[in-house]
Parts: sequence; C-alpha cells; structure tokens
Amino acid sequence: MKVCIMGQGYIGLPTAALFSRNHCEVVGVDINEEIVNNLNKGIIHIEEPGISDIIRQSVKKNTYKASLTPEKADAFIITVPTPYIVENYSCDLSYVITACETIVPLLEKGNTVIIESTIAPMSTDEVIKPIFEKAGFKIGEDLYLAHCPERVLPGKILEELVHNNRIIGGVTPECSVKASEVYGQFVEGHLMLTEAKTAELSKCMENTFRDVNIALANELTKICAEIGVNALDVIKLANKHPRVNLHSPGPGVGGHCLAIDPYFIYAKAPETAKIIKLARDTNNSMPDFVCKYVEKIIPNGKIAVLGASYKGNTDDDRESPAYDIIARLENDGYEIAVHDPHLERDNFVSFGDAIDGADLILILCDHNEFKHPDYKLISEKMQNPIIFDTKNIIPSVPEGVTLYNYGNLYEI
Ligand code: SAJ
Repeated sequence: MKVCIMGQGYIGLPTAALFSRNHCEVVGVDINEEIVNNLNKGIIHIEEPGISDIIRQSVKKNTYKASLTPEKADAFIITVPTPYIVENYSCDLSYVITACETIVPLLEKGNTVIIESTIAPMSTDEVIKPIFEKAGFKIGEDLYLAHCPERVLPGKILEELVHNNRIIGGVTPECSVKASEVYGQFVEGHLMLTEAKTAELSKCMENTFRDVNIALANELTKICAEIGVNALDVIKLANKHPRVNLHSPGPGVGGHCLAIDPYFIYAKAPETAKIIKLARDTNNSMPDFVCKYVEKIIPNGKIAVLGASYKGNTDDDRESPAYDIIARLENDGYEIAVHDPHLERDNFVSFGDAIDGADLILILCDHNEFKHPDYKLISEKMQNPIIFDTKNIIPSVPEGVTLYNYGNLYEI
C-alpha cells in the first residue's frame, strides 16, 4: 500500500514511520523545506523516542521519503494543525482544507482519504466532504472518506499508535471499512467503526474530560489555599477510593489538545457547554494564581524559571502556560532567567546561570531533571534558597531550603 501523509509533525511523522516500518511505501509531505531536507537525510525535528531510528532505516530502504508536494497514493492521511479561532473559539480548518484541495488533483477512484487532525463535530460532513464532492467523487462509492482521530500521548507515541484502540469514523459504512484496512497495516488495538461526527465528538470529549478534571483539581487547590488545607494530601487520600481519580493541579494546561479541543465543542453549543467553558476559564486562570503567590513569596528580585515545555520530558511548548507566567512576571518587574534542558531557545540559560543570584526557583514543568535538583549548587548560588514547585514534583528539600508547593500555599 502507498500512503501519502500531509503534515510531518508530532503525529504525521510517527504515523509515517509506522507505515514504512510495516512495508508500506510512504511519502511524508510538509510545507517546511528545511524539515523535508533533513527528513530525507534521516534527521528528525521532534523529540519522540524510537522515531529517529525507524525514519533513518526507512530512508535507507527507500520505503520513506519526505517531499514538499504530495504524490498519487492508495491512501491519503491529513495530519495538519487545527488551531482555534480566537474571536469565537471555533475550529480553524484552513490547513485541513488546503491539504484536501492540494490532493484533489491526485485522487483516483478507490482511494481513501483520512482526516486525523482533531476537528470540531460535523466538520467532515459539512466542510470536508463537499471539497471532494465538488471534484466529482461519490463518497462511499468511488472515494472513501473518514475521520480517524489520533489518541496518543507525547513521549509514548510509537507504542500508543500501535496498541491504542482506534476510532474509525467513516462518512458511510463503506468508508469506515476502507479506512480500517489502512490502519490495519500497523494498528494492533481494536478498530472501532462509527460515523464521522461521532468520531469527531468522541475525540474532543476525551480531552475535555481531562481538562474538566484538571480544572477540578486546580479549583481544589485554590479552595485549600484559601481555607488552609493541604490540597496534595486531599488528592492522595481521596484517590484511595476505588472510583475516584482526582487529577493533578498545576500552573495551567498546555499543549495542542486539552487547551484547544474543548473550545471546538463550546463553539458548537455555547449556551449549553457551560461546564466545558468554565473548566477552560479555571485552567486559564492558573498562571495568574501562580503569579499571585510568587508576589507573596518575593515582592521583587530574580526568579529562576525551570521548564517551559507544556509537559514533562518533551520538547513541545505549544500553548505552554509557562510563557504566560513568564510574561506576567517580567511585566511585574522581576528579573527572569529560564532554564529548560529539553528546549533550545536563544534566551534560555543553563541551570547554573539561571539560579545564580536568584531569589526564587519557580518550577513550571515536571521534567525528570527537576525532581532532584543539585542542592549543593543551589546553596552556593542562592543566598536564601526558596523553591516554588507548581508541579508538586519535589518530594522534600534539605535543611536551609524552603519549599512551597500546592500543599502549603496557605503558609505563605
Ligand atoms: N495536566 C495537569 N494535570 C494533570 C494532567 C495534565 O495539569 O493531572 C496538564 C499537563 O501539564 C499539560 C496538559 O495538562 O500541560 C496536557 O497534558 P496531558 O498529558 O493531559 O495531555 P496531552 O495534551 O499531552 O495529550 C492529550 C492526551 N489525551 C488524553 O489523555 C485524554 C492524548 O491521549 C491525546 O492524544 C492528545 O491529548 C491529543 O492529541 O489530543
């Protein structure tokens, strides 16, 4: 089977890797020339375990090539970004539409087109299907169209792409069958056949479920700070109940999924989707909450910010709440030095430089490197070491170091 994958990002590239590992011929299309050139040399641009080896071998075996333009294939998979439109929170389908329009001239009878990008409910039927119908295709008869959302966790993408169950939302039942044949090339989880609109809403609701639960944990933290209870103990103890799973509070919710997908549902039914919007607002309020407590700990001075990725052990900083927090603190007059071992940015510094003369270490991301910091260096470089751990990852600190986390905010 020949597969053409539009978009070689966090999902498109691992998906391409797996098809090529499973003996399909793969063309990975991207609009970024540098990325394409590097991929053809076997050099990948994302930090994700396992992908690099597969792409290098596939390039060598000629089962994978990157290109700026798509080619004729049996199946086309669209994995391009779908941001939200700031004015009305709706799903920006422009990249998906462009990708679909680009492949139209290459399509042949019997081809399958799969949209993997997360899209708002009804997008496949109302916006994407007409693009192909206008080109003369009869969906379900001579062209097969489906929405099959990816459901993988960054850091474990390869494993989850293979083993997770997969929702296959065909525009018609025939489309679902054809799309499941495509994923059958490498997916070992169940292929669950359904309608496109059900697949769209299921995907958005998965991330909304998580966002709402994180909002609940964040609200609990605020309540505990107000009334003087250790929020982390509450979570630990409540979670001993067999049917309770309170999530972890933090500095806010980042990433391209939880911070965005709930809006796609909200935009479709703004009068009704009340909990969903309130959860978004609660999570968006966390940077402000963090800054408020930073101000209570130190009214001015230098802050060493540890971590700008949106989640631990990844190099992904899309929608990261860290940037909001940094901007607010800079605006309030603090000197900020950011250190992130997973992100290369011009203005980021080493751990030693970040903490040098700092008045506060502010942990915003749960990278493994931050769980057991070098306390010897900290006591050398900081006069009165204080750590504010918004990810609650530091178990304890040696004498002479003050630790604040979401368990003891009320002591500040
Ligand atoms: N977070 C918390 N508290 C928690 C869990 C997460 O504050 O208890 C924060 C994280 O720090 C991060 C954000 O939420 O900023 C999102 O992280 P995440 O690990 O929950 O999710 P993502 O965005 O990396 O991946 C999610 C996953 N969805 C679900 O678990 C329902 C993944 O399976 C999806 O494939 C992905 O979204 C996606 O592409 O939609």
